[in-house]
Amino acid sequence: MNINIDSAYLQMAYSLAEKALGWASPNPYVGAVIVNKDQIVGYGYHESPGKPHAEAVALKMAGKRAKGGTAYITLEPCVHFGRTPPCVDSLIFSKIERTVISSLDPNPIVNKKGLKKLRQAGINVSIGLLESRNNRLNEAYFKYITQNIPFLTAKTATTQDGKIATNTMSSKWISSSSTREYVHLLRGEHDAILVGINTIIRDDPILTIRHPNWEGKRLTRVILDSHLRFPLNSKIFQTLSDGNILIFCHESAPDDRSKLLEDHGARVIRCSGNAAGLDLIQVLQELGANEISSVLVEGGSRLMTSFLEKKLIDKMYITISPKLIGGKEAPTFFEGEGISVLRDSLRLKKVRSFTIDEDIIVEGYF
Ligand code: AOF
Ligand code: ZN
Repeated sequence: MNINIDSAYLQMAYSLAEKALGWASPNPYVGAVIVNKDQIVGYGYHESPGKPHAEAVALKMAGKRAKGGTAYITLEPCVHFGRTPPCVDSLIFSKIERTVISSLDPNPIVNKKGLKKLRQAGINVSIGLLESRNNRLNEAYFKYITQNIPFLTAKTATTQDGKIATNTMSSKWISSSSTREYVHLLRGEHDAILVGINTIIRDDPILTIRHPNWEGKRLTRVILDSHLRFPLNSKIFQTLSDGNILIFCHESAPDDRSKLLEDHGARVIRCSGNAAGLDLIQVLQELGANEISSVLVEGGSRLMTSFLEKKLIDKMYITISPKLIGGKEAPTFFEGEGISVLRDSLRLKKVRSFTIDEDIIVEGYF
């Protein structure tokens, strides 16, 4: 066993896993490499639900050459019959002698059981190498599979003085075209995009992914619209083939409106709420129940403030453009009452920043 060699093969498995970025949900991104006598005899990754798991692809390629070999796998192999048969059985059947696994699978039906079964079969198991890479790659899956609600990433575009629009609500465009293209890349990594009804009424957006990397990808468009003010002539209804439209409204919203919206191709889900808005936890639970594991929350101010005040956002991208707008009436993305004491500020962690053209992109976690 040589840790450098192990880590090189595991990195290869990660590169394979990343090929499924944006496509595997609600399943995790998993890659596997099978090595026998210093030769790679099989490799693969899990493409999407219903397709074979990473280990199954790699073992199939390896065939008899898997016998006596080492399997490098980014996630603990499964033990259950789900959409596909258990990977642990396939590893045992193929007579793999050693496994190098990066992370445990937090899925309660698999967690630690995969390792146990491998060890019981006499297979050598090492666990934990490059684990932090999985914590990042599968951050959405890890939350979704343990909490049954999606991982929420908020994205907002501001000026250098923190404004998201002018005092006349004009916001096209604050960020550069390259930054906007980057946002389309981000959209592709998510299952759904979420906005408030004010954004629909004001901007009439179609909320699709327009990026060559994501051709054919359907993105669920989620709109929070308590009173079903959704205009029936919204452009989004012309893009039903690009993804479902899910409208969340209050229990008391008019039936005739929900019927009309459903006739236009949207799905309307009712939930409880009060004057301040819908019960966001209920919205998230409903999204989780619909196998939506990651959501990009794209504003505006009211919606972003509600999510931030309730501390529901997991990760943020703030793009900052070199413009100054000024004006008390020009909105920022976090309004409401505001924080009185600095010690109570919401704090981003693991902050990373980079530039695109002259824009600064800040990424951080709560
Ligand atoms: C593995 N290798 O490549 C993946 C695993 O939808 P199913 O039936 O395919 O099962 C999904 C669950 O299987 C998922 O929640 C996770 O626990 C595990 N995914 N396991 O051994 C893989 N994708
Ligand atoms: Zn499996």
